[in-house]
Amino acid sequence: MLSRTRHDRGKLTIMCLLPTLLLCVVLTTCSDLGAWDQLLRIMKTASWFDLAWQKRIKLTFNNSGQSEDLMDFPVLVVLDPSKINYADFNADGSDIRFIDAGDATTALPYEIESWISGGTSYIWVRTPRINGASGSDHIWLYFGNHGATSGENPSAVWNDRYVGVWHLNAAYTDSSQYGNHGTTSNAPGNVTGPIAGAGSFDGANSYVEIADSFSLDITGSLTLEAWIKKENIAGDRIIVSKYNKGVSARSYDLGFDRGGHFGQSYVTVSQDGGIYAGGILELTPGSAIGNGEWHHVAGVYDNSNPFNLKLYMFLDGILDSEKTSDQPYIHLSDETVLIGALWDGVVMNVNDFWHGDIDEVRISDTPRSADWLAAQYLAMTDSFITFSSVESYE
Ligand SMILES: [Ca+2]
Ligand SMILES: [Ca+2]
Repeated sequence: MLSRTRHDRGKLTIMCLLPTLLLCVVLTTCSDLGAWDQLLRIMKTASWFDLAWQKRIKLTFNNSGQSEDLMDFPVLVVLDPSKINYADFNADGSDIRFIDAGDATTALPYEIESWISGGTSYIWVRTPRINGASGSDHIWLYFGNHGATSGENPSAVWNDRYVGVWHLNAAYTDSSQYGNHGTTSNAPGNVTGPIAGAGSFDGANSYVEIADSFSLDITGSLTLEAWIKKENIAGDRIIVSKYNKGVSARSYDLGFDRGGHFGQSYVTVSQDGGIYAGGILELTPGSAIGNGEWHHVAGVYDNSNPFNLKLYMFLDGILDSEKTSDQPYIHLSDETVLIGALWDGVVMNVNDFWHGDIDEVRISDTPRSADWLAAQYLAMTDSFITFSSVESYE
C-alpha cells in the first residue's frame, strides 16, 4: 500500500508540473518574452465573442439579497458618461451586444427603450439565469464595431409570462410577444419617468386603451405592476384595469384610493364580475405614497394552491401587505384593458381617470415572487449591476 501511495504521489507531482514544464518548453522554443503575449492573446481570443468588436465591459449582477434563481430575467442596463465613453460606440448604439458569460458566444436579446448618445440610455436585456444569493453572475457588454447593424429583438426580451409590457416612452406599443398595443384617447402627455419617458394623465379624460385579447383574458394567477406618480387626488383612480364596474364585468385592476380607503394603492380581482372584499387588497395605511413622488407598486393574485388563495401588494420591491383571498379564479370578460382609467357601464363611459404620471406598466399571467419583484426593483433603479472597466482587444 505504501509503495502504491508513493507512486500515486509521484504521478500527481508530474501532472501538476506538466503545464509549467510545457510553458517552459514554449518559452525556450520561442526564446523571447513575446511568447507570453502570444499565450495571453490565445486565451483572450478564446473568451472573446467576436473579433470585429473591439471592446467589452463586464456587467456583474448583485443578486445576493435574493435566494431564488432568476430565470429568463429582464434586467435594465442604464448607460451614461460616468460608465461608458459614447465615442467608443456607434452614434445610434447599433454595435451594442450583450453576451452570455456561460459560453462567450450566445448573444442575449435586448431592447433599447431609449438611446441618447452622450446622455442616459436605457436598454432591457434578457438574462437566461441569475443564481440565487449570487453576487458574481455576469454578462458582457460588447461594442466598438463600426460596421455593425442593430441586433435588437424587443419581443424576445420578455419571457412568455409577460403578456403586456408598456414602456410609455412617447409610444404605447406593447414590447411583449403578444402585441397588445395601446391607442390613446385625449392625448396623454409625455414626461421624463424613472425609466426614460413616461405617460402623463390629466385626471379628466386621457387614457390608453388596449383591445381585448386571449393573452389578457387571465383567469388564474396574475401580477399587475407600474411606476406611479400622483397629483393630489381623491377617490378611485386607476393605474391599469380590465374591469367594468357598471355592468358587473370586473376582472382585475390596479388602482389608488378605492372608495377613499386609506389613500393607498390596491389590487382587485373578481371571480364573477361582482365586487368582493376578499378580492381586494390595499397597501398598509402607513405606507405613504406622497404627491409628486415616484413609486413602484405591484399587486399579485396567486391561485396556484386552491386551498390557499393569496393576494399580495408590493411597494418599491418590498412585500407590504398580504391576505387570504376568497376568489378561486378571475372573471373572464371581453372588456378592453385601460391604462389610467376603467370602464363604468353605469355612465356608459370611461371613468376614474388617473391624475399624474405612469411608467413601465406590466401584466404577467403568473404570480411574480417576492425575490423576482425585489430584483426587478433593484434593476429598474440601476442598483443591480456593477460595471467593470473597459477591456480592449488589441
Ligand atoms: Ca419608460
Ligand atoms: Ca375576452
